[in-house]
Amino acid sequence: MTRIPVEHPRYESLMTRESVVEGVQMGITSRQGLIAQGRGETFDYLLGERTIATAAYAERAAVALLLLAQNPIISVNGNTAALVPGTIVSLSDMTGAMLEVNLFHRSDARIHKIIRHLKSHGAVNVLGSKGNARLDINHDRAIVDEGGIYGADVVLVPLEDGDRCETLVNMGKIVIAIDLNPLSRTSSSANVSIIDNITRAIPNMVQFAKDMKNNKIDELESVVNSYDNNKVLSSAMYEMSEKLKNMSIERGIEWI
Ligand code: PTJ
Repeated sequence: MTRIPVEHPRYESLMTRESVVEGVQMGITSRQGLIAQGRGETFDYLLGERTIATAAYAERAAVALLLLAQNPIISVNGNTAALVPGTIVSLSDMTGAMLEVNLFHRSDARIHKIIRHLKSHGAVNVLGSKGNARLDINHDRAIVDEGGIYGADVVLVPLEDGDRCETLVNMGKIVIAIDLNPLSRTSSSANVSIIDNITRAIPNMVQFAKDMKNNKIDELESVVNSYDNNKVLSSAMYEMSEKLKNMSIERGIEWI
């Protein structure tokens, strides 16, 4: 791993990159995952690399949905496994949602490596190796476990592609996405779109789960019923456009 000095102004972002690179070296993250991370970084830069208020609002509603669900599932891909292995296991423990490995660039070897990686971070049972059911899409993300994503009522899909998100919504499932791009097909088709970096979103969700796990059902339902996903998407775009405007002014570019 490249040594990054703690005082480097881009320390956190550079360390996150190192985690994805390490994921590739360990064989859990796809090489395409490096490109996906770079795309995410661009949107994160425009957000100011922080959890905006409406992202926290979406994260709280997402946790309420996971706590209310009968059969909640957290889908894990190669980037998620590299970036947040410990906290995704904690979120699963706190909410009762099972972890299922589901890959776009699927190989049995990578599925098993990710399962082992999650277990080394404390997971007891990880789904995804059976692949005994299929969603109606024509790529490998279609391959799921019958007792997992296929039968789930609520699914958390971090860094997802639009096809599967839309398919899961069309199957009547409640879909929670984590995606820094508010204009992606995933963000616009999910029921709850968390526009935040997964490295901040999952720890925030663990904290919300700690705070809410003893809440009564009607309290959780009221969080869900008052939730407005359009507000989340439009405010992320507003924050990005404000950031662009303010940075342009700071750099002496006239905003006309
Ligand atoms: O491990 P696999 O084989 O399942 O592949 C995983 C990737 C991520 C490579 C695959 O799903 C993929 O190609 O995804 P896309 O289509 O590039 O979409 C990823 C989305 O996640 C993009 O909209 C990115 O902006 C966003 N994104 C990238 N990094 C982050 C992110 N969102 C939140 N946090 C991030 N760190």
